[in-house]
Amino acid sequence: MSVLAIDIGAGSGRALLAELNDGQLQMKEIHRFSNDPVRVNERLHWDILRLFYEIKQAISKATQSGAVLHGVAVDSWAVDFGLLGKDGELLRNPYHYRDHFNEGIMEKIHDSLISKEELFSKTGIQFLPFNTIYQLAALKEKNGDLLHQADSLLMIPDLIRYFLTGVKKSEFTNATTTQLYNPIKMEWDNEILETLGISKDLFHEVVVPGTIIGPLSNNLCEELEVPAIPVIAVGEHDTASAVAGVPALDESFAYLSCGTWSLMGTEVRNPVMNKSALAMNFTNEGGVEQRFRLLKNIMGLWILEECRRNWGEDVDYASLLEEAEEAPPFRSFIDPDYPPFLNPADMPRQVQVFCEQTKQPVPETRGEMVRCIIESLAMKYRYVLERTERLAEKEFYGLHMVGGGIKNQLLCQFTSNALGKPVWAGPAEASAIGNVLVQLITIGQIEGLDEARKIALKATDMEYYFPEQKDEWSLGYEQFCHKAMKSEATT
Ligand code: LRH
Repeated sequence: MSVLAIDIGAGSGRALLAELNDGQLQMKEIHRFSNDPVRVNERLHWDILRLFYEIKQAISKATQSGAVLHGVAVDSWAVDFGLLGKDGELLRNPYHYRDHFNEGIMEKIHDSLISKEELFSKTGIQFLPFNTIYQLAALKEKNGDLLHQADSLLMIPDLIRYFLTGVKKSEFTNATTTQLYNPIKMEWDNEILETLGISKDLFHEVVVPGTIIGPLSNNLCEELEVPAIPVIAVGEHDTASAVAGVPALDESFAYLSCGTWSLMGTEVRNPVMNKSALAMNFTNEGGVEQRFRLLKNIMGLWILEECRRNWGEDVDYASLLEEAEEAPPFRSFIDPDYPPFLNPADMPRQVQVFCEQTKQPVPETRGEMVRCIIESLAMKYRYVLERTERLAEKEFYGLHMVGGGIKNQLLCQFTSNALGKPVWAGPAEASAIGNVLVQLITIGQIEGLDEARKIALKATDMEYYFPEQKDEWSLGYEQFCHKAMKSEATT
C-alpha cells in the first residue's frame, strides 16, 4: 500500500513515494520541482497554478511507476491563503508572507482593535507580523472589495486539496497558525473575526490530521488517467509534519526544525497560554493527534541563504562554511530575530548595520559574515531552548534537529557547543516523512504517532554531535546576550 507525500518548501517541492514493508519505511523521491514566488510590480505572489501542475506531474509519475496509491497529501508553510469567489474560482494569486503588504498592520491592530493579551488568551499564537490575521487586516484596509467578493478562505494546502478534490475543508494544524482559531474551544474564534470585521462565512469546517477528504475529482482522474486516489489531510503545516517526523522515543523531547526557518520547541498535550509564554512570544500551534507544538520561530538559515543569493548563486555552501571555519570566533553577534532581517533588500549590509548599531566589529569578509550568522543562530537556539525548558518545566537532555538545515554540519556542531548538550541530527526530509507517516496511520498501516516515530527512527541515518569547547562557548553566550539581545526590538 503506497502513499504519495508532497512537501512544498521555500525553494523547492518534492514528492516522496512511500510504503511500509515489515515495519520498514521505504521511500523514494519521484519528483522534485522549484518553487519560485513571482514578483509582479510591488507584490510577491505564490505561483500556485505552476505548483498544481507539478503536483499533477508527481501523481502521474507515481502511478506510472506501477504504485497503487492509497493516499496523497500535501504540506507547505503556514499563514498564507487563497480566496475563492462564489463560483469557486481563485480570486487572485495568493500573496507570499514575506511581501511588504502587511507592514505596520500588527501594531495598528493592537493599538486600536484588540490587545495582544486578549488575542493570545484566545489563540495562544505568537505575534509574527505576517500571520494570516494581519494579512487579512491589511487586505481589508487596502483592498476591501476583494475581501467582499470572497466566498471562501483556504490555506495553501487546503486550496491545493480543493483543486484535487473539489472539497473545501480547513486542516487543524494550519488553521491554528492563522491566529484566528481558538484551541480551547477548538473552533474558529468568531469574536476575533467580528472585532476585525471579517466575515466568519469565509471559513470552513476544520478537520484533524488523518482525515480522508475524498477521492481525486473525476476530471483529474480522466486527465491524468489515474484511479480515484484518496486525498488525505495530514499535518498540512510543514512544521507540524516535521515534528510528527521527529524520530524521538521519549514522550517529551526538544526539537529544532531547521530550514529556511528554525522552529524550536517541544510537544505538549495542552496549549501553554500563560503570561510567561506571552512575554517570551512563544506559540502553541496545533499538532498531529491534537497535540500542540509549544515553540518559537527563529529567523533561521534564511539570513545565510539571502547573503548567498546576494553574493551570487555560484558561491557554493561548502566553501562558505570553510571560510567561516577559518574566521575568528565570537567576534560579533546578531539577533537573528531582529525584525529588519525578515526581508531586507541587502542582507549582508543588514548584518553589518546590526553590528554597527550595537558597536561590535563589523564583519567584512564572507567568512566573517557567515561565522557571525552561524554562531549567532547557535546562540539563539540556546536562548530559546532555555526558555522552552522554563515553559515546559522540564530539562531536556539533548536536542533533535531535523530538516534540510542539518546538512550544515558546522551549524549542528555549533548548536551542540552552544547548548552544551548532544544534538541528534536527522532526518533531513522530516516534513515529507511526517506527511507519509500520518497517511500510513490514516490508512491503518501504523497504530499512531508514537509508533510512527519509532518507524521514523529505524529509517533515519542519524548523525550525532557532542559539545566541544564548553567553557569558550559559555563565555561566548554571555557576550551574545550582552551584545545582540539588548535591543528593544529583540524577542
Ligand atoms: C516553516 C513555516 C513556519 C511558519 C513560516 C511561515 O516553513 O511554516 O512554521 O511560521 O513557515
